[in-house]
Amino acid sequence: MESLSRVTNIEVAAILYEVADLLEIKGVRFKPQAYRRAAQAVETLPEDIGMVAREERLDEVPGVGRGIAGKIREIVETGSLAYLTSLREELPEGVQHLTRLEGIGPKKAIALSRELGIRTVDDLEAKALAGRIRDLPGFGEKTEQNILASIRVSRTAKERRLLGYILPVARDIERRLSSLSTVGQVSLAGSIRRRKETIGDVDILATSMRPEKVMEVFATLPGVERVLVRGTTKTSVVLATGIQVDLRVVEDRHFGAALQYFTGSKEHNIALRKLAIARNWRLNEYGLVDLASGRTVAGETEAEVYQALGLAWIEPELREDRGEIEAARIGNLPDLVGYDSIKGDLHVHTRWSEGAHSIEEMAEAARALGYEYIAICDHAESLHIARGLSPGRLADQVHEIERINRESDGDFTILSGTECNIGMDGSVDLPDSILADLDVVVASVHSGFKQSEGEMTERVLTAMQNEHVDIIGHPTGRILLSREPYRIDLGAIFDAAASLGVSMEINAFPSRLDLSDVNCLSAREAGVRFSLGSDAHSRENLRYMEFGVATARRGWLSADEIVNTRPLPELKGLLRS
Ligand code: DGT
Ligand code: CA
Ligand code: CA
Ligand code: ZN
Repeated sequence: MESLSRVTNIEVAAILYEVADLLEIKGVRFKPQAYRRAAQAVETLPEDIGMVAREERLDEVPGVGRGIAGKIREIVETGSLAYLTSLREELPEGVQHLTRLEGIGPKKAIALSRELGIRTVDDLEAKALAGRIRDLPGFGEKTEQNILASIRVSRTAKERRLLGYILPVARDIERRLSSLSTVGQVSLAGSIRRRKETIGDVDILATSMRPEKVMEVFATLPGVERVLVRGTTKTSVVLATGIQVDLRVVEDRHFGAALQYFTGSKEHNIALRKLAIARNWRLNEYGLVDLASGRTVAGETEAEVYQALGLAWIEPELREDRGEIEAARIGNLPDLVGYDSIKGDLHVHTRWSEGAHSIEEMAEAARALGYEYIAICDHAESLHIARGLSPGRLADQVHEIERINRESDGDFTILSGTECNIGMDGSVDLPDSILADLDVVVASVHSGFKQSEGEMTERVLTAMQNEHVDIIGHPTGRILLSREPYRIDLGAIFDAAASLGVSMEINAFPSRLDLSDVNCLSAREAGVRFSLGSDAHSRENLRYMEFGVATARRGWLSADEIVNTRPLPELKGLLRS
């Protein structure tokens, strides 16, 4: 095995994120964004950052300037960062824990820490419950309630991780195990195989004639911090990043049944077991057994388990007991969109607004992924935090795109576009005359999340009435593990979308996945068209598309329900005016 640094990409990113948080709390301008951009680049880098640092290639990592490169080298070499230690000392202890809560900015965090000596979220909760927050200047009873609500959200957040950040880690472990000569078959199982949006722990299944050897390697993989359970059939470890990974080793003759069982979901398994019981069979992780004769009916492959129960094999993404078993029984499973079905990305940012790369760089990377087109959708002017484009700058950008398209060989097209902002009254922040000249108009809500359901619904419906709006971006505004969706009547939105021909975005950014799988299911019922966008802020982020496809698949979508599975001429026909 190649030698690897003990510090993983996610750990390096965590340090950079904390630096960004602390700089922001101190009120430093620009630097926090730089650290955050670097953190994101490291987090999503397909290579080991330690290796990149040792090979002196940090300058190739996008968003990593010379200053931050030096910091990364220090982290890789020493496992920590002196700069972070000194930042921690400058600020009241614990403020960075408090600012992680939605609705608590630096000022509030410092006040809570200074005035009430609050250092931890637990302490904050106790003081809020005791009614001690409301009397602080600038707080009040409503703030106290909001703080308690944010704490509840963050509590559920602690245990689960984003699929987008865990899947690369899980795949890496899967790869290392499958390279062992003592290992036969290997597969991810559990929620990560079902591509659920958040992951509790990673489950891996393998076959081997030498289980103790496999467990030995597994328990000492780089990044393993603690071994929770060590056995020959199951070993559980915790990685330094806090992620638990369970490895089960089974015999080849049980692999299919075990894979089926440990893929879940639990609800899907319960429904499946009912079918077995009805035939006087028993289904468990060893196989499907006829109780009358003791004969094993199936077990070696998953497909034969399903087949014996009278079902077509069911894609893991569908295994949530949402009607898939009945559909498999009557041969009515959806023809799910494939991971390779996407012909272009309809939501990417560039350096013109808050992205890290130029239009050409994004286009080049998109072409390398096999796409036929890409839509450049930088923010418009009213989104100051994202350095949104004025109408004049946008016109310049459109000319630049035309020039690049003219000079390229024509088998790849850059579409001009915008992600405009839906104002409180439903207006969008670009004039119709400009929108009319763009190929793709995404419109999204970025502020005023506290509106009533009626107001928010009206607001988005108003934006959809604008004939230039093609796509509603991240339609519920949720941020996984941190911000609840805003209140909105999605039924009304989906009906309007279907009749107006507005597409609903499935934003593929790992922390969004918005629409969610469940929302996709109901939008599909309403006859809505979907658009997949990575919301990439850098070249590397284009790969997030995979998680959007996973969400679409979990929402039972087929390729023909998604506009950007179409070649360009057809796509143009599906966009409005
Ligand atoms: P997670 O880890 O919370 O993201 O979700 P899962 O689905 O990976 O759940 P996990 O890791 O607890 O268990 C992996 C699979 O094992 C689960 O999807 C189904 C199966 N399983 C676990 N416990 C039970 C159980 O009590 N009954 C049944 N039928 N299956 C179970
Ligand atoms: Ca799991
Ligand atoms: Ca597990
Ligand atoms: Zn947005």
